[in-house]
Amino acid sequence: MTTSTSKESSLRFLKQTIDLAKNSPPKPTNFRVGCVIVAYGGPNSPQILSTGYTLELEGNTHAEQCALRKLASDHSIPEDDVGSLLSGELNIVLYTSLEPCGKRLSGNLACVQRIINTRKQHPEGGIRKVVFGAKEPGTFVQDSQSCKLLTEATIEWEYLPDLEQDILTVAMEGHVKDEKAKDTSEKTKQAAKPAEAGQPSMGAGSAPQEHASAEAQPRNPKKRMMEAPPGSEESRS
Ligand code: HJL
Ligand code: ZN
Repeated sequence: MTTSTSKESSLRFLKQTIDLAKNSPPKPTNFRVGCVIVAYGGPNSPQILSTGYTLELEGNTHAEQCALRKLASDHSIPEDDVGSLLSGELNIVLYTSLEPCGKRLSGNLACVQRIINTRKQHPEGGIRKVVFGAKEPGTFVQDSQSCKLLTEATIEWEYLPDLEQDILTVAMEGHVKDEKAKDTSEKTKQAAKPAEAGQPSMGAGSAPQEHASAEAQPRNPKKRMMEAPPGSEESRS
């Protein structure tokens, strides 16, 4: 049986994942992602059961991982048993701004596996469908296998690219190299462009200021506090 989600409703939840992702601290070592878990089968459907964003919870946590962990903790059950809450009738769809990870550089359990594990207790239930708005860029892991793994686990998935640009802009904030590359290409563009009549030149003169304001951004102390102690699963990077 396929889980029908209207495009209108899917885009609404994907927009919500972008808003959630904006709460995530910019970091060069991962993406800022948002996740919403929705029941399409309950009495007040569609109903949001849980939300999450990258690094919302303690440790090196992903958006999907946070949404699942929060759902489990809301019901005082272990994270591994979260699937027991998700019967087939609830018709659960997981929305994530970025395709679920299939592999993590840290070696932590990939979110695609966490999603597949929700079907342990209810082979007809758990997360039945995953909707995402952007493919994982090859920054950390190339050729993500997550969609293949979802298909093998008979979990439907849908890639809705309408909001992809916004999603990637939010996801990649804090990626230092990208910012520098963008800055350099902006400078090159501006240097090549003659100043327009009546307009102040935006050439090389403005660049040091941009640089200075980027440098002046304080490091987020919360980010450091959220790092798990050395040796724990979450701290591996
Ligand atoms: C998704 C997230 C998130 C990523 N992907 N779907 N949700 N951060 O919340 C994928 C990226 C991994 C890197 C580094 N990011 O995060 O591939 O350190 O962040 O385990 O592979 O791995 P760690
Ligand atoms: Zn993940």
